[in-house]
Amino acid sequence: GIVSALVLGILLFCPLEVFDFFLAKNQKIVRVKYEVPEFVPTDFVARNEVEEESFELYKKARIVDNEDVYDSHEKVSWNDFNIRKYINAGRVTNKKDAYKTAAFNQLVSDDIPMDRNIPDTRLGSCPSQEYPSEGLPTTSIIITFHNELRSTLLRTIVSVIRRTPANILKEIVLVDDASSDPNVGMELIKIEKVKLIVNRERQGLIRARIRAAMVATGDTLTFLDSHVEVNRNWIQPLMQRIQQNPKIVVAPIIDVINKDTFKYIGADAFLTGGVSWAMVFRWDWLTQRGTSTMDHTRGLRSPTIAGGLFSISKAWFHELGEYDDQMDIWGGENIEFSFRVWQCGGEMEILPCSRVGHVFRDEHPYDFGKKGSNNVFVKNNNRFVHTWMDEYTDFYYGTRPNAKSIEPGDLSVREHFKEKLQCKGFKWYLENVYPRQYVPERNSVAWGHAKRGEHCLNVFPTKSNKSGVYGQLGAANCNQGLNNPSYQDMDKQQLVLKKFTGLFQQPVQMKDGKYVNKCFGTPDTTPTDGAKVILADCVSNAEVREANSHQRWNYVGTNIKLEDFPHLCLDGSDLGSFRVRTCTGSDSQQILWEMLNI
Ligand code: LR7
Ligand code: MN
Repeated sequence: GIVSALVLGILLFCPLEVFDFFLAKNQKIVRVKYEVPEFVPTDFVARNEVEEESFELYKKARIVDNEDVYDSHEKVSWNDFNIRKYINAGRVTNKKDAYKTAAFNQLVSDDIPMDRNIPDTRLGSCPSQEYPSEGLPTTSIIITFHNELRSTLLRTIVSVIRRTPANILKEIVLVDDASSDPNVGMELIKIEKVKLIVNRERQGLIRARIRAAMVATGDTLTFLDSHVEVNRNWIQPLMQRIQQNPKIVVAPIIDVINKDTFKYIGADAFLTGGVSWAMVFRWDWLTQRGTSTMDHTRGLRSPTIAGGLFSISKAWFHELGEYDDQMDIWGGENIEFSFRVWQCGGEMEILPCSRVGHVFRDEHPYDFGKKGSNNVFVKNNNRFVHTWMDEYTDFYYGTRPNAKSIEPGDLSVREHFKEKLQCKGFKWYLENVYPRQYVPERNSVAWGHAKRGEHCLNVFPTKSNKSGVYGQLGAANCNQGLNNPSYQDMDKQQLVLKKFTGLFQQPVQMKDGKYVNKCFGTPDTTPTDGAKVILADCVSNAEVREANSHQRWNYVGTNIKLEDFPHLCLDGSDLGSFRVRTCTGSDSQQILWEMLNI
């Protein structure tokens, strides 16, 4: 209401002075000058109290109180900073505690120099690229952290300072997201270019990043996780690309820092970001993978980004509506951001000449509060699924039926941006940005797994000379199924579709990357007992009904029979090679479906 508008007005327009005061340990702090930019969507019209409340939360998440921003009068260059003292203050002594704080090996990390050399993992002509020393946009590096290790955090900062040209590196904005030891962040403000925002209450990485963006002053924002090491000339390709196209979001190739040994390993250069229908990020392999034939200086159009490491123009980030401030802790914001960028007129690329190593870990070392991690991810996901996916939400809920029970909350502020930016629909995204995504057909009775006993029906690809034949039907150990984030790459041999038309199909990825449904059937149009069941091109029955008699099935209880040859049942006596055999009702003919209906 009026009061909050006044408060905001005061925050907006009061001339900000620079205050000095002393913090514990006599560290001299300067509160930075902070001006709330005019990106808040003043044209938002709330239609009811719930929407009004959402808008208030939206604004609140974007206001950074001066008292929460720290900088120091006594700046030193990173190598004059007392590294040993800083690291020693948080050491662990026994193996048992090594993984406690961060789920990676602290004993090893603490002893690795902050300025260690890492291998130059760039390929092709990347290492010989020359970048202009002037004229590129400046960037604010944004690093949020919650209970990060001192050594990994400092190594991130030192690598950034050492490997980023000074005229590009405007500042490093740290956000301490309510870590249990406030000194981990506070001690770092002595280092050149480092500023610190302290979240008095845990906000999660999404709101923490929004806060940092509000304070950042660079032409661009570059987000990093708090346990990375940037590689040689990493920033120039990113800045160059944004200079060419201010609406592009660019990410480096994410190299791997081993969580046990901290060895730096170059990552595959032929991956782009994708997403499963469960809305879990995955890597998709490029179909062309020749190191020598590929021009690594070119960006790879990427349907999504992993989320932790990317650059964007500051103006575009705000215009897009930053992040959804109603997403908590961790998860989903990267997919949401990807959909929004593409659907609202931007682009995304991975630039293979830019490399940044990240410590990958298997679990979250931090807690997610009362609701638990799963509820947090699902709510975050549900929010953007509803905002961006139109009728394709069916596929998400089909894959994650339990997600339906969690309310996404009010989405009016997100819808506001969607309308204002005249964003395109999800169908457009699928067709133009992510054509390789397998879109289940709505005329399927169901899709999912079919099982013979403990085993899952599985197609064994055949190198058949006969064109139009893709494999032999059999059964194998079940993959993790559709809950596997990368099922499309690992599980596609086990995905089966059941059609109203009686067809029994599996999608096959063709040379252009797109999926085409192929049909299970016998090789011969007049099958006999013992004929193999293969996956082959579907025969159309538009003219003659008998044309696809060998591919049309009837589902009778737990048996699958050929509709026109009802004495022949799908039979899995031989796991490696299913056949049609006289129906006997034996176990080998029992096929159970584990399916996800849509
Ligand atoms: O409450 C929190 N507050 C925080 O500030 C929880 C976390 N954080 C910080 C944390 O200290 C870290 O610096 O946020 C950063 C990311 O958290 P991680 O390292 O636990 O996340 P991750 O590496 O497992 O997760 C990836 O997906 C996330 C989804 O929300 C974010 O987008 C991460 O930035 C992202 N990381 C990467 O993309 C690095 C490459 C991983 C891959 C693939
Ligand atoms: Mn991380």
